[in-house]
Amino acid sequence: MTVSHQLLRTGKFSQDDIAIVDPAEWHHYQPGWTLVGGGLKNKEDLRQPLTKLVDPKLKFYNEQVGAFAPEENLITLSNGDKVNYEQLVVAPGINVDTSTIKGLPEALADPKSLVSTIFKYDTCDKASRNIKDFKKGNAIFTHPAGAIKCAGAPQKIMWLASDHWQRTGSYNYKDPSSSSINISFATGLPVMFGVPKYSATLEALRKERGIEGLFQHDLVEINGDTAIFARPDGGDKVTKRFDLLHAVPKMGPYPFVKNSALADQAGYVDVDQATLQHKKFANVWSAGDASSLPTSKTAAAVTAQAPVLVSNMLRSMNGQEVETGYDGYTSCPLLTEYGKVLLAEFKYGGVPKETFGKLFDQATPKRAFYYLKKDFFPWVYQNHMVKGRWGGPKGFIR
Ligand code: UQ1
Repeated sequence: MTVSHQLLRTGKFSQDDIAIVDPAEWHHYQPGWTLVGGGLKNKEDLRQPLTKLVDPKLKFYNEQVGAFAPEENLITLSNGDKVNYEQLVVAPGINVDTSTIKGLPEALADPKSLVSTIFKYDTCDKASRNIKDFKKGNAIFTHPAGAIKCAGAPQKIMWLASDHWQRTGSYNYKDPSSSSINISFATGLPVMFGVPKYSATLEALRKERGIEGLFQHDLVEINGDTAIFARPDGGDKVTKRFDLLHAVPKMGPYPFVKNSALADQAGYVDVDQATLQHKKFANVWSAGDASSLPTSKTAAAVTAQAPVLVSNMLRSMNGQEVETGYDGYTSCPLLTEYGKVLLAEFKYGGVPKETFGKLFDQATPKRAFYYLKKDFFPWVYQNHMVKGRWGGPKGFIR
């Protein structure tokens, strides 16, 4: 959405020169689903009909892509129609596949179960109800091994839940063993977060709140009230009994991307990490979660990727050399409690690149960042980013 509208806004394209192919009925502001899980937003307020957002100057195919044929410069839609192109941008996102965890689809669908996930529209509000209703027992929050979008979200919902239970008296940070609730964070990773600077703060917070850290624990199965974890470091499977479970499914490229000539070994669109141009097909580009860009998959990353992609596509169409404009910028506004956010911002290599770093230590959770996350980002995304008018840390773009 942001790339197509940025292209349109250059004024270099006429009616129907640019087409969007997207099967969705709704365009969701997914970063807001954490806020829904925390009881701070209604999920209906975070989506808009896609037809309403697509500029009338764009041709809109409300269809799924069937297959890519980059040698012939065409795509086939799932209805069989063929669409030719001169330039192609591949940005369908990443597949959040609940069936990657055995028993998860059934547990999510059961309205009485205390199993939920904020990674799906259908269950992000169930997460909020489960957290509110929960008064005693074992609460487990999981984070899978492997690439996911918004790598902070699996713990954001835990920080909010622990804060809620602390405020309502079911949990006591100072003396967790006397609390009626036990909290565990079971992550497929060896650390709390991939960037050492922020991981240190989050690890200290975990200990301060008396939350058990189960590292290298990758949820693979739910069986009744038992969660079964594989050990990426090679150990035997571990089983844990739970009363409340917040599960995060594994994610991966959609099959129509993975099984195409555009994919790299891992199944993502194989683009240069600085120019966003495809490594083999010079008229193919990618941004966002479907791309091979080795950075954390977030909407904030797209704010920095889109202008580079747009500029390089125009340069390429004019016969100019493409420029190495993207440095891996991404961000994760990590809710650590009601009223505070740690604003992680970094580039390739996990090197911090902080917008407000001169003013604040961004590893310290702040109230101002909470309002950015809760009010400003949802507003600016839904009103400006989808229209190609928001450049993230660079502010509004013309
Ligand atoms: C951002 O632009 C954005 O998009 C609307 C987010 O939403 C998901 C973000 O989380 C962040 C961090 C940005 C970056 C913008 C600034 C001002 C740091």
